[in-house]
Amino acid sequence: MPDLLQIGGITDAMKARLEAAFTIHQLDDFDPEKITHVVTNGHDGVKPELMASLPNLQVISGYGVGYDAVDAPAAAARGIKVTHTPNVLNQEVATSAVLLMLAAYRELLRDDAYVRSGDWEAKGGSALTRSADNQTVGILGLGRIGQAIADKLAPWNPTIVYHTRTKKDVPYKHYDNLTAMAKDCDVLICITPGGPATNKIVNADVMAGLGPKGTLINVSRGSVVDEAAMIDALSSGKLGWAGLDVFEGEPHVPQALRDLPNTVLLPHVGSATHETRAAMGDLTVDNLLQHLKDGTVITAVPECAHL
Ligand code: A2R
Repeated sequence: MPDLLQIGGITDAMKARLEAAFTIHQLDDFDPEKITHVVTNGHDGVKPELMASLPNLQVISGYGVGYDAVDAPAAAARGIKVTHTPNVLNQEVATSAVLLMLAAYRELLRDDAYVRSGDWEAKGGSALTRSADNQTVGILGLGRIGQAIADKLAPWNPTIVYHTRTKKDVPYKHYDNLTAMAKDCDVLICITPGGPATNKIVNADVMAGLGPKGTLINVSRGSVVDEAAMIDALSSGKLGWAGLDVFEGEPHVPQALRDLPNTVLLPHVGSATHETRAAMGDLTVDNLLQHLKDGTVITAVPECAHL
C-alpha cells in the first residue's frame, strides 16, 4: 500500500477509509522517501521545509477550502497536486456569518447573560438593540461562500455590495476600493482567502470607514484583519461591533478582545457541524482515493488545476 503522511487530526470515518488504501504515518514516524500522499487541514497545511523533504510527494489533500498554509505555487512547480474541499461547506460558513451578524445586531450574548444573571427579574427589561433588517452589507470576497452569504441574508432585505479584485457577473454594486465600500456599509463581512494578497487588508482606514455604528464580521482568516487596529477601533468606539470566527494567532485570542462587550467570538467553527465536516472529510478522502485509481483528483486548487 502507498504511504500517506497524516498532518493534524482526521475523523474516524476518514481514518477507516484511508486505512483500507494507505499505510498511514504520523509526523513522528515516517520515511520521507516513501511518502507519496499527504492529508492535512487548512490550519496546519504543510510547512515548506517538510514539503521540500518529500521527494516523491504527488498529492496534498486538504480538509477545508482555505489552503493558505500550503505553498500551492511551489507544489504546482514540482507537479504536486494540492486539493481542498470547496462548495460542500458554503452553506454552513454562510450560516455562521449570518449568525454572527444577527448576534451582534441583536446583542444576543448580552441579553442571554441578562436572563442568566437574574438581572431581568431584578432590574426589568433589557436595553434596546438594533434591527438587522434593511442594512447595506458589504461582502469582501464574493466567491462561492460570499454568494451563499448574500443569498442567506435575503429575508433581512439587505442591499448587497462587494469588493473583489475582478468584477463579477452579479446584480450587486462592485467597489474597486475597500475603504470606499466600508464607508457606504452598515456591516462588512470578510470571506476572502487568507495569504499574502489579503494580509491585513481590513486595516484601520477600512474600520474607520465602517464607523461607530458599523459591524465587522470575519469568517475568512484572522490574517485578513489588522487585529491590533481592530482592538483599538472597538475599544475607542471608532468601530461599533465585531463578530469573529477567526483570529490572527488562533487559538490564542488577545485578552483585550475577550474583554470587549461589543464582540461575539467563536472558536473557528464556521464549517464545524457533524453534517458539513462529514462531507468535507469524504471529499478529502475521495481526492486521495481517486488519485490512487487513475492519477487524477476531483477538486484541485486553482494553482494546480492544470496538472
Ligand atoms: O478577487 P477575485 O476577483 O479573485 O475574487 C475572489 C476574492 N478575492 C479577493 N478579493 C479582494 N482582494 C483580494 N486580494 C482577493 N483575493 C481573492 O475572494 C473571490 O470572489 C473570493 C474567493 O472566493 P472563492 O475562491 O470561491 O472561495 P470560497 O470558496 O468562497 O472560500 C473563501 C475563503 C477560503 O479561502 C477560506 O479562507 C475561508 O473562505 O473559509
